[in-house]
Amino acid sequence: MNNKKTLWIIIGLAILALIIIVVATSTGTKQQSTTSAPEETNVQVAPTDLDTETPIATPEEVQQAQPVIEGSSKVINNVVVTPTGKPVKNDAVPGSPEAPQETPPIAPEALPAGTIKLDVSAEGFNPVQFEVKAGQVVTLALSSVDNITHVLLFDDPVLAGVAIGVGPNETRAITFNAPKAGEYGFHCDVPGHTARGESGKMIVK
Ligand SMILES: [Cu+2]
Repeated sequence: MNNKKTLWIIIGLAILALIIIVVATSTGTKQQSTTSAPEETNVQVAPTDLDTETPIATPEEVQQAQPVIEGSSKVINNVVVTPTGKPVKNDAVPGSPEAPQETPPIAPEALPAGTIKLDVSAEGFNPVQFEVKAGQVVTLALSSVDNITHVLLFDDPVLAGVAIGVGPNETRAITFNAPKAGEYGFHCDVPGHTARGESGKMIVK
């Protein structure tokens, strides 16, 4: 009688242990699936208030880093950097060493995945607006699709250095960290082009 009782206690404990293991395992799986967010929400961002005078990498590290596109600024720890390793200044004079670097002409099919591609023609920009996250590394490509030169400039001086000029039927790109949240208009700076509708908007969330 006593032996039978002990046996039942052991069986009971074994079942209890099994339940604990099953619950623990399923909770663990749940935790894992919530931390690995879906890819579209898993965009890497950098702080939008980085000190552009403090290098975050050595010139050697910058040299060794792979560019997003041949000729673009390098990206280190989600920060777009100058050749000397300082965060680029989005408000610098376009084309200066402190500004994000515009690529040479590139074949549109060679643009990396995730590139935001804008076409521009006398009809305007297409798409006319796009959305990014604050601090996100943005690679923006501009294609002239009407055999005319176009120049994309942002309206806000904080993005004065983010400029793309394309010759007839050319595509070029630029990589920069998105600024803080807000709406940033852009336009084509070739005389007469804004007036005929070449303008658009970048929405930073
Ligand atoms: Cu234009």
